Amino acid sequence: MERTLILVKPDGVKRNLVGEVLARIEAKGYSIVALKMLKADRALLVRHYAEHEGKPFFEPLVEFMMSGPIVALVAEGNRVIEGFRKLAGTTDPTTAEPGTIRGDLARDQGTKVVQNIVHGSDSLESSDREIQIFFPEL
Ligand code: IDP
Ligand code: MG
Repeated sequence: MERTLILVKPDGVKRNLVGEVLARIEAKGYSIVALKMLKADRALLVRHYAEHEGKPFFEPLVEFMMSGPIVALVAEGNRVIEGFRKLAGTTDPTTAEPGTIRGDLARDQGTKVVQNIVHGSDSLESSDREIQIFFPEL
């Protein structure tokens, strides 16, 4: 069965939206198979966001992701990678479709990094790699 790595980012945790995000994942019909809250350190985030190293928003992104606790989870189901990316909406919350997590719950905060509540793996290759980073025991 396909799996994806989902993060509720520090903005989502601070705004008490963990339950809202989990509810949308479960209501869609995906199963949560692992879940934990953690404070990510720099090394873990540099690994997780390796593809973005060198981009102008990389440092702000790492700082933002270290700014408070996050919730990491693995969701499972047929086509869950694609399905959760649809639930999350596009990266920019201003233009993310209403009905999506980012479209409904986030907006432009005028920060160097886009704060958009959630992360979701974008491919099978990414989900394998990211699940290994956050849940090496799986
Ligand atoms: P995704 O989270 O929708 O997959 P990515 O392109 O993988 O988007 O970027 C990772 C994260 O970096 C985004 O969720 C967002 O928080 C931030 N980000 C991406 N592009 C930009 C940008 O152009 N400016 C500021 N922050 C960005
Ligand atoms: Mg991405």
